[in-house]
Amino acid sequence: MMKKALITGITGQDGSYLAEYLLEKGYEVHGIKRRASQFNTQRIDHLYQDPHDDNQRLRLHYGDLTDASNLIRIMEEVQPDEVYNLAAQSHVAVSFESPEYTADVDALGTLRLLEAIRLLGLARRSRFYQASTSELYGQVLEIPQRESTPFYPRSPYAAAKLYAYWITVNYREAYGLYACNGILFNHESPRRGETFVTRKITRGLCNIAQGLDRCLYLGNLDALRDWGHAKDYVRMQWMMLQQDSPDDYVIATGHQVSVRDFVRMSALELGIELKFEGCGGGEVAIVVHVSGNKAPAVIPGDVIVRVDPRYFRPTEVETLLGDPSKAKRQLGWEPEISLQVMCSEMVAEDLKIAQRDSLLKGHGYSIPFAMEG
Ligand code: NDP
Ligand code: GDR
Repeated sequence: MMKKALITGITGQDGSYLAEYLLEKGYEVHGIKRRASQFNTQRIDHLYQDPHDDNQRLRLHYGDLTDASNLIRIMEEVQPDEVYNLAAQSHVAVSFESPEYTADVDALGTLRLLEAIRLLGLARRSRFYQASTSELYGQVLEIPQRESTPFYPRSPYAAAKLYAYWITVNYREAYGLYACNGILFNHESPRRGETFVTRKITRGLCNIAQGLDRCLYLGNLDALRDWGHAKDYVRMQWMMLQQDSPDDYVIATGHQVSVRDFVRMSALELGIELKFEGCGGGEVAIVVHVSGNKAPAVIPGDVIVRVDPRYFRPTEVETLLGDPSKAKRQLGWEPEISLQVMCSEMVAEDLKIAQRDSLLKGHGYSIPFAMEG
């Protein structure tokens, strides 16, 4: 029998890689997408299958995690073997601006899905994956962070995800649901949303390299993160649901670098050597040397990165470093893509976009582009 998976957040970074992965494994994949005034399926367009095709294995349903009756209907229709709850208002800084909405989607949305499973009598059939996060550790109380490290959320996003974490544990204990929390540390890719810092950096520097922009404005350059590749992490999401019994796992690389170092690394991919000067809100990065032909618009002496305190958060998560040894020990999982390879891939993809945009601009087309976040 072909297994059926339901993915919330299928149009996001992880949803798109997970859909790809499950389709390759022979699953029938159902995804929930939100109604939008413009197409919002760019990340999964390459997986599109004609709904008139009898062999269609990817099906999309309109829905929203704030709408319980809609979730119950979809769950009843699909009767999934596996549910991956990836949908969320996932931007930490935005959660300070929309805290109530973030709680509604990220915390209560998870409860609505779990209730749908329970009310429909699917508790013994549908396995459940919850996209938990290293942001739960916020103000870190132990280094590195592992499954037993106490939580201390530092944003409305993290507080909402804390509820989602515990309600997942509770449904496992109360109703015997096979439910797992993947406590995933930051993971990135060329499909990362443009307002998360890694992608903001690779996209921003490529635009500068091609003369489409002059300066990239960032927030806290001292923040330290344990960055992995989304492809490695979605593999782990599937693995968690294939065990004899459910459990919660930290997924991380076990290495951390600062935002400043990621800027440096990305610039070097473009042949740009940077020097950082100043501190706090006045810090800047100056071009020292340019080699190769990827950054024709940049010359030594240019200031191409500035700190803008607008991007500081009311409460910051300064440092995150995960210990993935439980996942390695019990599931045999290891990340395969290094930070260097990932950075190189992201810069290469964003350089192609910038080169295309530069060509269009040269022919008089306007390039709409805003990178607030
Ligand atoms: P993205 O922001 O790329 O994707 C989020 C997805 O959720 C999108 O498909 C979005 O739809 C959808 N969504 C947002 N609000 C709603 C809603 N109200 N109802 C239904 N769908 C909604 O996130 P990622 O793919 O990076 O992350 C996946 C999950 O993992 C998230 O829950 C995130 O919080 C969590 N996580 C992510 C980590 C990371 O480093 N990437 C680390 C740890 C946890 P649309 O496309 O229409 O906006
Ligand atoms: P994060 O990711 O908050 O860790 O949440 P993000 O990339 O937004 O920030 C990482 C760190 O970089 C600092 N930073 C900036 N961040 C943004 N977005 N823009 C900037 O200009 C900037 N300058 C510095 C931030 O302050 C922060 O310290 C991500 C999301 O995917 C969550 O959904 C997920 O749960 C966690 O990762 C794990």
